[in-house]
Amino acid sequence: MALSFIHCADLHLGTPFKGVAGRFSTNDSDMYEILHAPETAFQKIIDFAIKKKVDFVLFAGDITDSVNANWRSISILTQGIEQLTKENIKVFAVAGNHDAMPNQNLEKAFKNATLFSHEKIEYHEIPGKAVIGGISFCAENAAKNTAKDFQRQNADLFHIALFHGNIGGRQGYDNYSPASIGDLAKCNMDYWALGHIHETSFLSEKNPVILYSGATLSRDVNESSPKGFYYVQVDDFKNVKCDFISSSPLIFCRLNIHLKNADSMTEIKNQVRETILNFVDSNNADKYFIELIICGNTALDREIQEQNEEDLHFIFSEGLPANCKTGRIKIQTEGTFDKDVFCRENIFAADLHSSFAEEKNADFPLLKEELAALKRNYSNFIDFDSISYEELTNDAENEILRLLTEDMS
Ligand SMILES: [Mn+2]
Repeated sequence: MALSFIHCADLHLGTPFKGVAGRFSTNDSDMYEILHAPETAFQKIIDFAIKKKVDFVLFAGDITDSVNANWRSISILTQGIEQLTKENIKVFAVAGNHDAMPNQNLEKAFKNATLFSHEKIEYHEIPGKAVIGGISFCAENAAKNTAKDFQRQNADLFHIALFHGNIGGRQGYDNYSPASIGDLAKCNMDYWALGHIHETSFLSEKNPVILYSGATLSRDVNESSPKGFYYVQVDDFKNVKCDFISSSPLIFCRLNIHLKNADSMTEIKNQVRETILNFVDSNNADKYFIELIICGNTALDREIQEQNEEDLHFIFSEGLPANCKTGRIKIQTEGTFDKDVFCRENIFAADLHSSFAEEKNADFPLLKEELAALKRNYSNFIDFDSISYEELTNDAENEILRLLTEDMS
């Protein structure tokens, strides 16, 4: 029964990359790469599938950016599907909210493959191996829980559900075809190939695997997490191995650079470069478009605010790899002052300082309580695990002391 397949979603072929040109000083060749990035990512999937000789490829919706996809996108899509079918690799797809059914373009592109209907859940069997169930998104069903109706067809074969929608009420995304993780778990499938959420995430690691493969490419600075698809291998005992394969040729990101003891231009430059290089190291794209927000305390606060953005580009680009382009640079730095001297002269500040010291010595009880409350609502947006209590407490104290000094001046 061993089998292998590709799970991808949210390719957004033909996406116009609105606003990108204004954020980055792009030349024609950059713009060419940006505009064709969705195709490049798509072709990486096709080439990978052929190289690995997978049994089939699953597209979990938002394949094109719009129902009225341009001719070029449709032509690229059609060619890719032809390449797969020529190699005897089967192709299954559902439409998402961007390319919702009814959709003649998708129907044409998938005419020699399987595009699931939006009317009811259908099942296709690959004899001896798998059953793939799916239902396409359509506006009419946008508010309905269609996912809960998937059903296992037989005991033996590996069962996959192909679906586009918001599972588990993910914040920050339209609540299309909503269902809970529990609804999915009850359907007795082996693998849920989901689309809609652009960050890759496992809602369940096994029995069943419930996975958002994430988008195949980064579209703007708010989509800076690694983008790609999954190569899934299933053994004779239905053990599932999911490997993430990155596919985005370029990454847009917005980096916060919190200056620390940066009291010379060289030191500021070094700290900016180090943050950028760390980001590049932890990703795997051909090109990076990076916005910078520079904050923190520096004695050069006034000077850096006075520089014009063009000059800062020049300064910060020096020594960066050629595949990193800086975009907008926002300066939000603050000046420095001598905390000890200030606390000696100001009773309120001294009091405040000892309260913060107490909080630190007691292992941050107040801060932990506050964060627990925030975590309930914001765990999708803030990486609470990476918060340093020490750093946050120091920042809070410095900020209050700074406001106090401003009041007095
Ligand atoms: Mn999408």
